[in-house]
Amino acid sequence: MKTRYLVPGDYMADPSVHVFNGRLYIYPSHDRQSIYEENDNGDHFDMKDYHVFSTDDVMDGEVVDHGKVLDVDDIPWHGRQLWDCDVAEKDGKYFMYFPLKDQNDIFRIGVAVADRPEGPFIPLPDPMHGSYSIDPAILKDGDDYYMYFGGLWGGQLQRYRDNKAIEDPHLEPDSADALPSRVVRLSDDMLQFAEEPRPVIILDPATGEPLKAGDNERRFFEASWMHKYNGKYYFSYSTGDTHRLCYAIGDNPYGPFTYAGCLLTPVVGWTTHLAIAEYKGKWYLFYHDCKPSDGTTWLRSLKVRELTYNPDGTIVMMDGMD
Ligand code: FUB
Repeated sequence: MKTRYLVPGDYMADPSVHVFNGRLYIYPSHDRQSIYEENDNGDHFDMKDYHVFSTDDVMDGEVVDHGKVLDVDDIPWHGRQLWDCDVAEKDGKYFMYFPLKDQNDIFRIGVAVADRPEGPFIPLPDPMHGSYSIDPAILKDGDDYYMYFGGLWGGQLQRYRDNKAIEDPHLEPDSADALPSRVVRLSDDMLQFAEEPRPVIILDPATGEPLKAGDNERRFFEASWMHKYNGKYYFSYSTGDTHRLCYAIGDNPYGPFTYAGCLLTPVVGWTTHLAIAEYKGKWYLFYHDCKPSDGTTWLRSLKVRELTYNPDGTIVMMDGMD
């Protein structure tokens, strides 16, 4: 299996990928050495800016670094930790959605706007109303745009139930339904939620019941991504503490989705994260690992390989150690 490191000269992670104007654009997190020790809160992922990359030949062509497009110091409400972002285009404007802790150390989702896919992106003065947690990923479906978001542990999703902060942040017991990712339609101006976020329910194909919180090999943890293939909606994500990329298939953007399998076994490093995109007739998996940094989990490298489907629409499973 051929794989490619896309930015060998720097540490980039958490890819989001879209095709704009016939060219493929990559929006990663920009890893760096931090003063923080590694912990379950993810303090060691202390990123401060974003770069944008683009190419017209995924496996072999030049990958252009468009430079720094947004810096944490330019975001009026900033605290720390710029994590996984995504970008959507509407009516010739480009909207970047980014998770960032505010000055109370609470993750919110902000928006920054550009005239071109390669930025620079100008941030709005405030985060999106009602936003929380991390890892926004955008699906354009017809005229509508949907944001998928959320992440456990350092991603703070366990602080919320029914879109409200709770007094005693906690995970669910193993036998309860797993805490789900969220999906929300965006407003016409792309700057706010158009509705209350809804849970992304993943059903066990054997029982028809939602996956349980103790099902660590299959339940959602972080790194939501959504793509469409043959009219079906593929919701993919990381299982976090079991380090797998898994996916579930549904008939509409809100789900429910039926668990369909693991698509990438664990990589070198604690986190695993993905984007799936079609370009020039081929499908690709964009992800990261820590091989180039000898397993330093907060110094991740952006990677790509081709992705293929079985005749029944399931994704051919790939080995993360390749
Ligand atoms: O980059 C920080 C966090 O690590 C991301 O938000 C998660 O998805 C994980 O990749």
